[in-house]
Amino acid sequence: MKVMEYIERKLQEKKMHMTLIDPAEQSPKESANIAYEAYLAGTDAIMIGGSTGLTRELVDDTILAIKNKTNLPVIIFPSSAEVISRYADAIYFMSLLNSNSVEYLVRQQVKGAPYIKMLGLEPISMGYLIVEPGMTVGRVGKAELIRRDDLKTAVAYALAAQYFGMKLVYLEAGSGAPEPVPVEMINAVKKEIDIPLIVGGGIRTAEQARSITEAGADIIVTGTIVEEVKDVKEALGKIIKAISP
Ligand code: 1GP
Repeated sequence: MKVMEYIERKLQEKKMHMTLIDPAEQSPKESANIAYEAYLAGTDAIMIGGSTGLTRELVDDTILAIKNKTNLPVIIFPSSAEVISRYADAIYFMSLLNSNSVEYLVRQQVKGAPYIKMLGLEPISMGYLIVEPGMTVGRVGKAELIRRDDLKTAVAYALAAQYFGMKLVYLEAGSGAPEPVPVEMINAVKKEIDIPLIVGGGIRTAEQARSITEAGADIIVTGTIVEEVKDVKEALGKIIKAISP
């Protein structure tokens, strides 16, 4: 089954959780252990990405190690065309729509497209929107950040993503953000679009996860938490239970 089909089927039944693993933060073996714990906690997919310090070799080794330990779909969440791996199941073919740099809007995608074709990777088209504070990805991606109270702009970008034919919209506060994307913004965006909404950045508690999905997020992504806690299964278990009781 294609990964997008897997996502669509799951979303008919429940809200989804995806675990973001940054291969630059630990060894491939440790990344695989995190993925396994996340699988035990009930996560639905593993996303592989990070803004800095990634090489293709490290991404390849990390995905191979993860694939040895779980059958979960592995989706590349690319920061550039350099991190495309043949071992993944799919790649978010994403445009940072509120970037001021043509590099992140389309040029990296043009670099990566022939390689994706050659590897036979499944591209999943996604509009990626960075909301304040944006953190590292906001800086690296030269984003003109969407203000936290600017619901109109968030809705307009999300609609533009849908009208471009993108399959998903991702509202990102930035990895490690002190607060996630405001629930008012999630609610406003969800009301206007017909494609699934992903929300990530700064989600640390079960309460936050619940209010974000209640506001309309279809998929939530957590990353930092799996690097910070000792018991990944327990921490993610609480979050996952809160969104799909
Ligand atoms: C980053 O949205 C993801 O792209 C995850 O953010 O690391 O804050 O969970 P956290």
